[in-house]
Amino acid sequence: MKIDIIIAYVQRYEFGHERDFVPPITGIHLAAITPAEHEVRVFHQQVDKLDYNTDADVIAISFFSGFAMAAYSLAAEFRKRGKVVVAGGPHVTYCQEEALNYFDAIVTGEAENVWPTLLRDFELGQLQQVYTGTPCDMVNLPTPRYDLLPEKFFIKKVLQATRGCPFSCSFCTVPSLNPGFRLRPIEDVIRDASYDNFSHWWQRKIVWFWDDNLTIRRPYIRQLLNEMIPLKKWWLTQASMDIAKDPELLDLMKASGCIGVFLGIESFGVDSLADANKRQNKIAHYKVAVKEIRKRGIAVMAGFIAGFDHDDEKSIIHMADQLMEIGIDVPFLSIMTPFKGTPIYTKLNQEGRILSQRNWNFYNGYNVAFKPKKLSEAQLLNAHRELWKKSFSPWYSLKRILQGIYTLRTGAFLLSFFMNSFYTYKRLRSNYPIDMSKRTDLNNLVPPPTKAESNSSLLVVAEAS
Ligand code: B12
Ligand code: SF4
Repeated sequence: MKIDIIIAYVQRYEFGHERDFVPPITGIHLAAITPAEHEVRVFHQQVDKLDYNTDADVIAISFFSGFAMAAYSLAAEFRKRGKVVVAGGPHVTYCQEEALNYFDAIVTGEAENVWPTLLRDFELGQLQQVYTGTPCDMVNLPTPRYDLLPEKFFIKKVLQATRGCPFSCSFCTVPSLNPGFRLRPIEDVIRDASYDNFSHWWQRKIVWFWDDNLTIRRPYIRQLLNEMIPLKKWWLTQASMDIAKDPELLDLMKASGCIGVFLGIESFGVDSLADANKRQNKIAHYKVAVKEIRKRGIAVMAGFIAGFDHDDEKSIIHMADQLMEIGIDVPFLSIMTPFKGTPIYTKLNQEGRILSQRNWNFYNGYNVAFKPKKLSEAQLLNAHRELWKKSFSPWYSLKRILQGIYTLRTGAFLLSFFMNSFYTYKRLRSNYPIDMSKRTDLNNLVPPPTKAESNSSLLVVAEAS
């Protein structure tokens, strides 16, 4: 049987990306866990031209909420051509009834235990509508199909060692999407990190862990990093700020080739941190924490969110200066988004603050999908855009690059240089995050549901621009 796996995408910047750095792991992982008798192709809508007249028997689509409009539109196109279309991923997991309007079958949660069953049922002509995935034990997972990645992605070796996170931040679906904290056997991770069949040296050298929170289980991470030392790789991951209080771990991270850590700092406001339920972050500790990590030559990437109930225009824009003060190398700036499956969604929904007339395009991390407390929707969007523009102004980016010259190790410096230049280039050519209320072309993507009446108010096409 032939299967086309598609990772759906809706552009998030006015003119799209100038360069596509790192691919999702989802498509190449799904391809790897597909029983060997099937023929699989993987397409990333972000970079690939899609083949609507494919001879595939099954089209399998994966997407985040922010890309649901594209996914539904693709499903409609393929079904028009008589294809069977199935889907999975975080959006489908939390919006099952809505998704069933567009797909022949869906997989909720993790797919490892049900994907082969779905394919077998299809072959037998017994496809069910919903396959409920259960948390997988992470044992014997195959190497992702790196060979199926398009050349356009700069870095290719993405992998996962763990799933889940013990924290419960109010805006995050991870605790319910990937419950518990599960670990892959270290020899499997080392096998994948050692995969070197890539054309370019940097693709062989760089290992990017797409884990939720890699460093949580200390005995595990210590053993993993000790075994990574001989590989002589450069690696990056997400982690919690508590690593900064563990000098031994930081030394080991350095020794094993860590070049970048992404920290979810989220906010500089005590009350906003409480809104985020980010108990593990202590504002007074930020500067020291960043310094401790950078002391090892490791670049600190950090995520910041605008739009918590205690945020106002001033506090949001001020983050551009605050993140410089604490020495962040590469900032990632989002707008608070109430994803289903999160405590923040439940709260805002109860308070009647979800903007039901705003469609899923507004869930791309750069738009406002709820009624903020201290601001209007437009004020929150504008404050975020000011924060974004100020943070990626040539002067601030240059300062961040310069601060790395003598302090960061080579790979970390290159990371800071490329990422800051990439965003500043966007800034200079006014390639800003898209204001979805102004993009009818993107908002009119989805035709009406094909199977049944849609029961989701969130599918109403966006407000007129
Ligand atoms: C790695 C990661 C990223 C990476 C890579 C992005 C990417 N496109 O893959 C980066 C850092 C770039 C990123 C960015 C963003 N991310 Co992110 N990210 C993750 C993270 C930590 C891991 C995802 C992952 O790779 N898991 C490993 C793979 C193997 O698992 P998986 O994708 O879940 O797929 C499994 C199942 O879902 C299922 N499945 C998935 N698809 C399909 C399809 C079919 C047909 C089938 C059968 C099964 C199936 O099978 C797989 C195996 O079990 C998750 C958290 C999480 N635990 O999911 C957040 C997460 C997916 N991200 C999220 C968000 C919101 C974003 C951003 C919008 C954030 C922002 N403000 O900008 C951006 C979007 C950028 C973009 N261009 O895509 C949300 C999505 C919530 C939602 N409801 O949509 C999550 C869940 C975190 C959260 N806040 O709750 N992210
Ligand atoms: S620490 Fe990160 S992964 Fe864990 S719950 Fe919070 S935001 Fe989600």
